[in-house]
Amino acid sequence: MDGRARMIDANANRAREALRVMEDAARFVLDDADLCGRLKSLRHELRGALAEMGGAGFDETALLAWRDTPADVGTGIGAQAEYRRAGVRGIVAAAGKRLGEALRVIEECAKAGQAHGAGGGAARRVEALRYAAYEAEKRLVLAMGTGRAVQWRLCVLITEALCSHHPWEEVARQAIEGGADCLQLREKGLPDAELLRRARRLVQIVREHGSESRAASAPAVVVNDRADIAMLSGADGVHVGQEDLPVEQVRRLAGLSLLVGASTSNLEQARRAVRDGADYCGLGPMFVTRTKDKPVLAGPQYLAEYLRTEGVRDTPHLAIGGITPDNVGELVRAGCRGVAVSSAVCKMQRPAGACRALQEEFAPTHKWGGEEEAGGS
Ligand code: TZP
Ligand code: MG
Repeated sequence: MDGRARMIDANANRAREALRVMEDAARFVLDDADLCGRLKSLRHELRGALAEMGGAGFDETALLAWRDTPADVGTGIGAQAEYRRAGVRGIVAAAGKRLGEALRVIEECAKAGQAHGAGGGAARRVEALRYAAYEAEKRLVLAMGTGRAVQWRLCVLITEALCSHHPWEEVARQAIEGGADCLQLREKGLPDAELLRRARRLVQIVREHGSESRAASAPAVVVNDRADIAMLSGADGVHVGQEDLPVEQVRRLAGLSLLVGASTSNLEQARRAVRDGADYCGLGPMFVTRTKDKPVLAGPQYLAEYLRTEGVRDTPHLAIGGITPDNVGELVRAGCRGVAVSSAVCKMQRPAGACRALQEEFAPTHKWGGEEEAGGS
């Protein structure tokens, strides 16, 4: 009896603590009221299940009375991994696992309690709680994305057909030189084998030139639409639209190996993308663009809405669609922290200068100096 009571007491504490960590992450990191509410109700349900176990002699006071922390032989045993967590993501992942383990121990102890006439209901109750906890863990951990997301300032979409003055490789090099934080390969019509070759080439260009450029670190490489090509080419991420593989499915394929970006045109799409674990949201189209077929204009008002909406506003964003050095200021004044452009760089005579011109609106002073881009698209 005493051993079982101590097991229940210790694991009830573990489960409560884990749930509290998860609840606070949902609340303070994700701003996710719904998930936060669910976790809170799991905590209450745990209290209810434990109360039911009181009938088998394990009421709260009895459990406390059995507690003997100074004599606990386990307090001195610790693994190094317990003292390291990979950011908030690691904290939450560890809490999720701890919760499942703790509930399983309580459940087993509740089963053992059945012989004393009560506890069968409690065991089933804890089992149901454990299943609910698995779902909550999944939602919470997926919603954290890779944990590697950074707010890029400038992403350049590379499309060969739009490169008017230079081969696409040269545009890519100049984009790196101009300080782009991310290059996205956006080719809609290439055969798969050629797309893969091109993605590998872009990854190679970034590796070679990124280290030589004046940017602090090499830009990320993202492949548009295709998680498979992104994974096989060694790219950092994939960018999916509303008609592509859903973010949740991409995570099944890629796990944490890829950053995932998602195009969104309204808050509902953005909320879903963030809930499913997108590392960043594309917001657009901001302005009229000829690069994309018949886009429904979301406009700067969508950017403003995104930036004031709890639950999405802290997820990195890239405004996109018809953005040029002439109109980027309007977005920056609305709070924009990053843009993605295609023709405003690909079509220019001096893509590096175009990149600098786009970024100048973000910072009042010249970051790199150098020549200015002359002329429009
Ligand atoms: N999504 C919304 S607009 C767009 C995409 C991929 C194209 C952006 O191209 P441009 O030339 O910068 O307007
Ligand atoms: Mg797409």
